[in-house]
Amino acid sequence: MNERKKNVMTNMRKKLFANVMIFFLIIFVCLSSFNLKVFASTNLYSSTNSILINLKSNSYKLIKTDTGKVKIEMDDFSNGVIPNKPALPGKVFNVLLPPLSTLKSVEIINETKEDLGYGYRVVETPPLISDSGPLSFDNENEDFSVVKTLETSDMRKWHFVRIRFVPFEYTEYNGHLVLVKDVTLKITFDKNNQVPESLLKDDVLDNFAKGMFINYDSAKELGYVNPASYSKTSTTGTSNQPTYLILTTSTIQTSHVLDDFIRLKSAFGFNVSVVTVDSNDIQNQKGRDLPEKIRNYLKSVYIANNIKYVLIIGSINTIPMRYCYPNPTYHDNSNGFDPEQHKIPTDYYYADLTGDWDSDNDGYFGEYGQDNIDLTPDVIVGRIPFDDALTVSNVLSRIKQYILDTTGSWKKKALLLGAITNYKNENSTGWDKTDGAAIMEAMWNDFLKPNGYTRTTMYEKEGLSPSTYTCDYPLNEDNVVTHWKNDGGYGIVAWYAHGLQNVALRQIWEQDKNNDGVPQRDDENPDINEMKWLPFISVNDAKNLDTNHPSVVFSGSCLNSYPENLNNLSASLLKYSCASVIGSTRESWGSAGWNSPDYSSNATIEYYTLKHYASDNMSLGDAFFKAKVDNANLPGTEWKTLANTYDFNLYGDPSLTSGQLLSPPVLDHFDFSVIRNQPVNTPFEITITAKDQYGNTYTGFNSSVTLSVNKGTISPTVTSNFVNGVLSNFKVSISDINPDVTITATSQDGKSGTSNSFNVNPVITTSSAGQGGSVSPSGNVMVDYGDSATFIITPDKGYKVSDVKVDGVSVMSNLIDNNDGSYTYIFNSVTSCHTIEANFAGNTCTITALAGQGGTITPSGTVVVNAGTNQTFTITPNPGYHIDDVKVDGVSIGAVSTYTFEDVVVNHTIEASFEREQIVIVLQVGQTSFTVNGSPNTLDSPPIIKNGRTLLPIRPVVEALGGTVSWDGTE
Ligand SMILES: [Ca+2]
Ligand SMILES: [Ca+2]
Ligand SMILES: [Ca+2]
Ligand SMILES: [Ca+2]
Repeated sequence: MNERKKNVMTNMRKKLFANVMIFFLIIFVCLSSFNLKVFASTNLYSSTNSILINLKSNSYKLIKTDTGKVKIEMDDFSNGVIPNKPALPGKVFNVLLPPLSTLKSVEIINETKEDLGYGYRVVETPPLISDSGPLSFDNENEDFSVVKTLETSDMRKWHFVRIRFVPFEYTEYNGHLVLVKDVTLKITFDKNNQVPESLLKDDVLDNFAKGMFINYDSAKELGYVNPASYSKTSTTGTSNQPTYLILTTSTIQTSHVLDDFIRLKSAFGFNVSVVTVDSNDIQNQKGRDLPEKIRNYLKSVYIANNIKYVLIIGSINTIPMRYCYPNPTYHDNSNGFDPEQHKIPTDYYYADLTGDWDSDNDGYFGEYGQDNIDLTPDVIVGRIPFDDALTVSNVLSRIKQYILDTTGSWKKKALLLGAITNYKNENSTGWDKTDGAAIMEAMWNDFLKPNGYTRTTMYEKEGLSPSTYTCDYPLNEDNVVTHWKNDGGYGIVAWYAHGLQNVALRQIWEQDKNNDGVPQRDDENPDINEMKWLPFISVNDAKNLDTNHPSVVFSGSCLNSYPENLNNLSASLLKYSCASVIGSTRESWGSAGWNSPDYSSNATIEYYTLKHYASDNMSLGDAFFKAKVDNANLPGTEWKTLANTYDFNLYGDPSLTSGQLLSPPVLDHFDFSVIRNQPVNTPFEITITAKDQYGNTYTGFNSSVTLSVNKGTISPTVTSNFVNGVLSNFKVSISDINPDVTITATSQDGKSGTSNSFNVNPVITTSSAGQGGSVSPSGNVMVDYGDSATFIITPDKGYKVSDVKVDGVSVMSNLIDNNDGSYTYIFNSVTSCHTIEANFAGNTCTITALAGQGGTITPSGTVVVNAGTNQTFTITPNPGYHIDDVKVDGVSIGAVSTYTFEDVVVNHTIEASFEREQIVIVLQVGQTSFTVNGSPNTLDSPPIIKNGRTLLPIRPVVEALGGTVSWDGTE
């Protein structure tokens, strides 16, 4: 590939079809089976440091192809051991070794061979291919050894070695073919005599072990102990139950959305525990980053705490997945590939706790051939990839709904969606057509139909090369959404298709533009491209599905679970409608022309997951991880197998089961609605709900319960009868003041439930005697137990605070003067009831009223006035006087005859002064008329001038001046 093309490809991958699946091709010919299933047997040496293992070949056929070459088909063996090399059958056997032993050697000590002669030309295993052509794959060091020791592996206590058996020897230059009918191996090891008993007793994944090891029957001789031989010494009856660990954030933990789910899991036999990523348990672990600390934590506790399931609740932003690099040469884009596609986020890192995921210590985890990862899980991991409590609560409710729904047969209905992911000889590659319908049909025939399932099928019916399988409806988005929504629910929805982060896609060979009979796909060049792409399910559809029957979904597509996009298709389905979704976080890898689970492929993981789930009575997580083990045990393992192992992740509950309830619902406990702090001796409402062992309302409870409190006395103590499991708005009161009070409801048969804790609080009763002011706050004031309480006593206008009594005792000396007439009183550490009473008195001012000589002021003297009222003064001069001036508080306001003080709030003075009148009498000599200040008047006799003097009659003059004249006859 030249540089330009590389860049073009890189850019192309960022576009719509950048992220479609890449395939490797395995030729397959369908043959009848001989059904001979015995592969191997085991004998033990008397020496306990080695064992003998006998590996047997199986029935086979040699089939001549059109080209004159020969295909070798062997029952239950896979083809395609090494890409680009002759396609010899192969199989990987897991050989159990003693616990914690060290493998020393694997020797062939006997072989039985049959010479098949010369001249065979065996077909080649197709190259590994992708959209951009065959990938270079360094298989120079691969060999066709009849026996190849792969690696040792650990699954909790189970320690084993994986051995590949290729039961043919083939010499290419002369076509010599030899069948190796069976081979006997001597496997030597050093035993470990320090195996902890806790490890030996561990039986959490024993269901995996069954059928996994060819020498499982010899486990006891190898040093494994049958767990059943241990007496269960637990007194609680729960210590041997597997633990369900929820790993989440403190936000989720403290939100209480986990409460019902924990009850549900407990009812299904788990010890449930919760750990948060910010806890010391995890933060104090060693590790380069948070994922490593989490994994080290899990490593430290999974055996001791009997942990089987780990449910991660949180997006990758809060609880990261581990980025892994299955192809160690794809750390960057130097190969023309988008490095993002080769940096695969996975939770498998938290499932395998025995491997060393960066044993070459270069910071790139999970590298094929360079890091000693271990393809067996030690705990079963699922994730609810959301951080907000409401979404998590909704998802947990739906999971619970799925588990507890025992109505109808919808859980045994399967919606099977098969798209075509590449056409035969697409781009002249010679690849077989890959029709998802073939995968759906295989699952249907092999385990769904035999286990009583029904199905609805939708396959590709458009284009020049539609699916040759018959189906119920053509595959398209309308049909998928309509039937998923309206058919009464599907327990399983499975598809195989191309995918992007938000859609699963159909690839349709729309037209043969150049009439060459070859399907041309060129996503960049529309003139050449003959393909059309259409979604058949997208994030927009997720809200429009059947939420009453939440499905278990297997998305056999690339990228649908892309975790950096929190609204990827899988997460959206989980968020809005489904119970659990398995999908791929990056490109996943398929084999072109897949039609058998014997080929390592994304389809193989899908096939085995649903097989184990539907027919092997396994939980979804067990089924899924077992399928990964199955897939990894197929020969031909290389980095793409690892990529598929990392790619597929479970969104949802790893312990999800489709089976029946363990027992019918019975009354299990009571739940209270949240009770807030309450005042003592004051009736308040409570609501109590009867719950069954699964956390659902137990509607069969219509009786009454006895109420009790941990502190104090509650009344009444017997409730009225529940209605359909609920007692609504029942009023109780509690007669003692205490913090942290709880109410417990107990049924006649001893089932109980306890409320949240709340305070029964003291009350401070306020009052004010008479009028004149107020106390704030007023009335009966509840004070939280032990808190302080502040009251402000404020007089009305014209009043003052005359006394304040607390519990009947004056506290005037303890008041805080606010300097505005109001006062503050503080109760400290209130733990009992109190009273506070305020008294007010009217307030007065004085006005000093003074009048000078020549008049009066009324009222006068010291005048007492109620504050806030008005007071009027009247100033009156004596005859012959007039008002000279009036001064209020020393300031002249002029010669007014009245003055009113308005809204008197302080003392005042008022002073009036007077002045004598001047009188002008005009007399004329000889005239009896005269004027007094201009007013005419009459004299008895006119003034006369006599002897040079002017004589006046005295009486009118004196009277004009305000006097009187009279005669005293005695003088
Ligand atoms: Ca590494
Ligand atoms: Ca490396
Ligand atoms: Ca492991
Ligand atoms: Ca063409």
